[in-house]
This record gives sequence, structure tokens and C-alpha cells, in this order.
Amino acid sequence: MKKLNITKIRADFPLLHQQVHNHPLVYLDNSNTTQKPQSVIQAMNDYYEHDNANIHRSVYNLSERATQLFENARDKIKHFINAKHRHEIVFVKGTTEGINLVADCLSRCHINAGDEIVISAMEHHSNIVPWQFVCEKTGAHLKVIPVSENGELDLQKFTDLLNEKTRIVAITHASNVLGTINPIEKIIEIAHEKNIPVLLDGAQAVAHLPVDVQKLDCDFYIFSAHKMYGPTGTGVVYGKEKWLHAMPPYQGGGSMIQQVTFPKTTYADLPYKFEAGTSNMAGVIGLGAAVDYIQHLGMENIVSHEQDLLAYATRQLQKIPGLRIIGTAPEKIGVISFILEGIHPHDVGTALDTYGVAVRVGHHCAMPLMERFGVPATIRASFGVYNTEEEIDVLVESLLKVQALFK
Ligand code: ALA
Repeated sequence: MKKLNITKIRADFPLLHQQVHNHPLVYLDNSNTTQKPQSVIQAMNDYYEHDNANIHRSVYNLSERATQLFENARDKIKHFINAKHRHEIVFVKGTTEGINLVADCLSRCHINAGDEIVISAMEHHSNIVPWQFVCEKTGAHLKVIPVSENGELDLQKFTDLLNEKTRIVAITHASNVLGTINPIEKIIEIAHEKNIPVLLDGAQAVAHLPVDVQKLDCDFYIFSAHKMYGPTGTGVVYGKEKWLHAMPPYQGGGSMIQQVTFPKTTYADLPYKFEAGTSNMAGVIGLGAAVDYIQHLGMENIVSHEQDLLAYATRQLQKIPGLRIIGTAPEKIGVISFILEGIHPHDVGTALDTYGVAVRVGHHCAMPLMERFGVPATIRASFGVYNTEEEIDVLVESLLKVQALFK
């Protein structure tokens, strides 16, 4: 492991070097979206300036080059998460579309009336609503693993929820609100003992923790590029070959077909069966560059830096009178949700912005979790590899000023 040079890393991110309301920007909303290094911006610009053509469907040089760049990105993702096969990597718009894809396809081949789907109380809406759609469509039922006061899943209750009717467990790898890193190895082991597949929502984890889908043995792993220093509008569904083969296509259109006749259409091989229409070529190439960037820094170095930030920020925030942290599990990614006694989170967020500090306030697309903790909203600071202890000091000083202001 090596200590990262954060000054050098910050120089890679053009957006970070700006003033907001006459203060240096302190960007602490990385769970929402991360900023992009120059190498990602450059890869996408290069693509549009030199290589843009539609892929997989033309014989001319430009199109072959574009196809090659796109498929190279698939190989990069395969290695990044250690998938067994490159055709287990499906490109989608993002985590939301990815979970909708799996939910919808399974609803047509694997889930029936009376079946059960297990999720947890700490899911964000993208891993709740698609399963509610499935329940409405099929007559299946949603079962929810409760979350303890410190923000951990109750594994005994989880085990008790599983039975012969359970058709899938869909769980977040790490919580976007609480920061909790879930014991996914244990969850997969328990579910697999009963032959139940497991989908992991990796949106908050993939840029902050090492992911090895073969070692985990998860059935699906889904994530977005824009939360891992890549562009918006691009994401990945990893699915075990056997599931992707078993599932019908999600959307119909060009690229996903083998042969179309009016009586019957046959579908393309994996992964193209799930990639209807023109893909987001620049986005996928940008994602490939983001993977290169993360690998160049080294995942274990990133984890170590972000864990240091988490520990420092937790210590400093706890010193503020009237501040309550929501989510105190022992294993967390660099996410801290909190409330300040007597001040609405939205007022805190607006006031922090006047000092150049960008945090997310609100329900964080996880309304049931807010209800669980009896709060309408929280303030959330979430860290990326470019954040520093000095920025956390600015957050703390600004919070003290906000408290004084609202007294
Ligand atoms: N983008 C959402 C967040 O901020 C889910 O956590």
C-alpha cells in the first residue's frame, strides 16, 4: 500500500479548482456523483474528435475503430470486477436502468404469483421501486430486512425471511445514507445455501471498495459510471452467464437481434441481447478511462485514504454540540449522514453552500430509511479520493458558523 499524493490527484480534476460564493469549492457530495479527471474528459473528447461512428454495424475503418474502443472498455470492466466472461458485462444507462433490467427480465422468467423478493430497509429507491413493479405485475410479495439503530442489517431476521418462495435477494453493497458496508459474503452464502440468487447494488461501493464478482459469487452486480469518476448516462450490469442466458431480452430494437421476420425474431448472443439500440459509445469509453484512473491510483490506496478521511471526519463532527450521526456501523465507506439539533437539514445545506461547501441534504432517495430513523432528511458528507482533512476542517468550521447563525 502507498500513501496517495492528494495534491497531485486534485490537479487531475479541473472542476475542483473554482470558487463558489468567493470561497474555494469543497465538494463533499461524491455519493451523488463524483467529479471527472482530465483523462476521462480527454478520452471522451478524443472519441468525438477522432473516432466517432456507430459500432457493430459497419465495415469501414472508423466504425471498426469505434467498435474496438467500445469493446476494449468491456474488457477493462471485466478485469476490474474480475468477471469470468466478457459477455457477462452488459452496458446500460446506470444503476437504475440496470436494476430495472434485471427485475423486469426476472419477472418474465423466474418470479410468479405468491413468490417473495427480499430487499433491505436501507435500499435507495432504485432498488425498491423496480421490485414493487415486479410485485404488481406478478403478484409476488416484497419482504424487507430491518436495519438496527446503528445502521446494520439484522442477519438473523434476514435468514428467517428466506424460504422456498424467495426468488431473489436484492441488496446494496454499501448504503448511500448510512455508509454501512453490508456483510455481502455472508448474505450470499446464506442465500445460496437455499439456492436463492443475489443481486448487489454496487453504486456506492465500486469506486470505494475492491469488487471481485467471482470470489463473491454474486449473481448480479450493478453500478454507475458517474459515481466512479466516469461520465453520466453509463452503467454496468454484471450477470452470471447462466442468468443472462435464462433471461429474455429487456428492450427490443436494433443490435439485440439475430434475425427478424414478421412471425418471429431471434436474439443476438450475450451481451448484445441486452444492448438494444445505439449504445452510449463515448460514455462507455469514458468509463473505461475511469477504470484506468482508479487502477492507476490503486484500489487499496484509495480505500486507505478514504478510511482515514472517514475516521477524521467522524472524530471532528462528533465534537460539534447537538450533532447526531445517523449510521454508526463499524464497517463504513466514506459517507456520514447527520442532523443538527434545531436546524432543518435544508437550511444547513443552503447555509453551507454560502461557504463553498457542497453536501447533499434531503432524503437521499431513501425515504423508507428516513422513516426508520424518524427524520425527514439528513445532511450528508460523502468523500472521494480527492478530498482532504483540510476540507473536513472547512466543513466543521462552517457548521459551527451555521449553528451560530441560527441560534
Ligand atoms: N444519487 C443518490 C445519492 O445521492 C442515490 O445517494
